[in-house]
Amino acid sequence: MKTQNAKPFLKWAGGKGQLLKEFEIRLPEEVRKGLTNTYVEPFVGGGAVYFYINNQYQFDECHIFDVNEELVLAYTVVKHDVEELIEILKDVETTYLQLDTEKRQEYFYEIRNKYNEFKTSIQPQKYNKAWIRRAADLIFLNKTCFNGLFRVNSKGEFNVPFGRHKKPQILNQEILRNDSALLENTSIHLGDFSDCARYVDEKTFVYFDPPYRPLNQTSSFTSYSKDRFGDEDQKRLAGFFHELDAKGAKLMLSNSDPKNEDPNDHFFEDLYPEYTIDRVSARRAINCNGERRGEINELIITNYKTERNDLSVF
Ligand SMILES: C[S@+](CC[C@H](N)C(=O)[O-])C[C@H]1O[C@@H](n2cnc3c(N)ncnc32)[C@H](O)[C@@H]1O
Repeated sequence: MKTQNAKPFLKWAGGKGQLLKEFEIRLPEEVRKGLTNTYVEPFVGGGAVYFYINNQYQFDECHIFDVNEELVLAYTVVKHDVEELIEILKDVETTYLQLDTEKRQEYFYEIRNKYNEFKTSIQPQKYNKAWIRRAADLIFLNKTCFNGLFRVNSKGEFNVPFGRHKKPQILNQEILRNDSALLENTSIHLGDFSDCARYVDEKTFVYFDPPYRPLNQTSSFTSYSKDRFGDEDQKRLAGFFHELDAKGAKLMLSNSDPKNEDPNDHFFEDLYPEYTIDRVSARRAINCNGERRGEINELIITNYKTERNDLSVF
């Protein structure tokens, strides 16, 4: 094991930290034996699985993808300019923690306004030092906003309100440095999940964590970007899963289980009929303000047999 502390540097909707054990016992033998060269994660989000797997196992290269420009920008900064990022966050944290609640709130909205105002001046394809300040602002907003999430309105503006945390940890130097070191073998891509095909061959392990198929209308609040991920996208993803399976890659995918709501909903069984589908229990937000949490099942779909197959009951 390389480090104890390689974890997401952002809180992200649907973070998979709590399911790592379930993923670990279902990893393909090839990953455990070091026979896979490449790890690919097409919907990286906060990266709980990416950081865990890249820390725990040996890969020559990793490729992470997301359509969220701000997220990709932040990963790029953590990879290339972590020390400058830490310096900015040190200042921000010191300043913020000295303020009373009212002044903190003013500071928060000042940063949020500036963040939204300068959105258009960032070119997501061209790395630029201005990204470092922007990544710091994103981390600050993520750690101090209500519920610690990333959410944008229809204009693409970050719109989560101020959160009244007493002593938020804005900077965790150890996590940022460990993450930066892990990102060294990793290419960070802004793009649709299907763009990852070119990096996948029979020596690749791919983990897919697409946006959830909403449990019900109100839970579709987890909109990470302006673009929603509807049933058509889930079907397109299933077609892509078949395509990568034909290349001989090892594949794992998770999603929410529609049977939580409707036992007769066979959406994923219909999309992945020839693959292994396990059900595991998870806790997650089940209403739109994220406060009501409940035990629900999640699906783990693999294109190989897992040790746990015989334990699952369908
Ligand atoms: C890791 S999170 C999913 C977590 C969890 N399954 C949920 O829905 O809460 C999904 C990530 O996919 C990204 N995403 C959405 N559509 C995408 C697409 N077409 N291609 C690649 N990434 C996409 C989002 O920006 C988000 O960061």
